[in-house]
Amino acid sequence: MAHGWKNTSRESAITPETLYLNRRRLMAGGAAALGAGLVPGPGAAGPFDAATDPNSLNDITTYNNYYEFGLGKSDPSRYASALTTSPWTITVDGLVEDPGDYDLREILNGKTIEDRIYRLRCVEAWSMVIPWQGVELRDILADLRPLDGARYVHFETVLRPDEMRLPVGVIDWPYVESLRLDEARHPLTLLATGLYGRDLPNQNGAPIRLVVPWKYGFKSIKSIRRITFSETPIRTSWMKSAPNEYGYYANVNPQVDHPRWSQSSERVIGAGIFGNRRQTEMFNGYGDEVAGLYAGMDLRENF
Ligand SMILES: Nc1nc2c(c(=O)[nH]1)N[C@H]1C(S)=C(S)[C@@H](COP(=O)(O)O)O[C@H]1N2
Ligand SMILES: [Mo]
Repeated sequence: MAHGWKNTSRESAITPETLYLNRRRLMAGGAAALGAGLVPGPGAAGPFDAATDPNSLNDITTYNNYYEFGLGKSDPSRYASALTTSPWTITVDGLVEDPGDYDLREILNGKTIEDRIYRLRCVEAWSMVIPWQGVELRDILADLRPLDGARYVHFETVLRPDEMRLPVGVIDWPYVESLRLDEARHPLTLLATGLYGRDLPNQNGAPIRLVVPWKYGFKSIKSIRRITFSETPIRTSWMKSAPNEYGYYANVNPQVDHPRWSQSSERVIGAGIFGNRRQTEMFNGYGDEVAGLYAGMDLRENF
């Protein structure tokens, strides 16, 4: 599938998600017929595909957290269109072979854009299933060549006072996040450039955002403008904002409640007027793939 990094999508506005899913089903069927060990289609469980059908494009693009554009769930879909996403430069610095400013096109040049259907579990105890397109972060990191001493990678969201609302009092702007380098290199960790076969909508973090499906949604930082390699972790935005509520790892864990609410179950967005709850799974259901990253660690202590 042709996929541009900037807003060049030509897909029909008429039930685009249905077209997208039908195409994927055909592709998955074709792959199975050829006996290729490829990603299973929607509805089939697999590490790269959440076990249920994706949420609608409307759910995914109108119920958002992007606090730079306001704290309400519908604020990002109203205000994030003001963000200029092209051209886009990412500053790479810290413990890295070739620090500097890179054009996003340069960074993505020659990279395989993959389909990944992941469940996004917000720390606020709701979830939705999103069909992303993007590149594995490890492919980008390999090109940037962190130095031997690097053990962590930090990310910063663009800060544009002219284009953002930047509400005062919750987050100390710019929004920052961080991963241990082995978490960053895990094949599930994605830099998303699109969803539903179209370029990433601004409210979802255009032109490029992190997706770490086994961690609470706030780790999946949007509109990345800086990548920094370091020997040490940082205090992330939510750790600074409420250190007793948010930890560095923030792995989805139904056994560790938020101080103000239970994390044992989650509200499924778009499940109809009766609503629908599902039991929250350890590591958001990705434990077979990622539990090894935390072998020997106390996940209550290291929340
Ligand atoms: N820069 C930035 N990134 C962010 C946020 C934010 O407010 N600012 N919110 C986070 C939270 S809490 C969640 S749940 C996800 C939501 O992603 P979505 O709106 O694409 O579903 O984005 C995360 N990334
Ligand atoms: Mo979230």
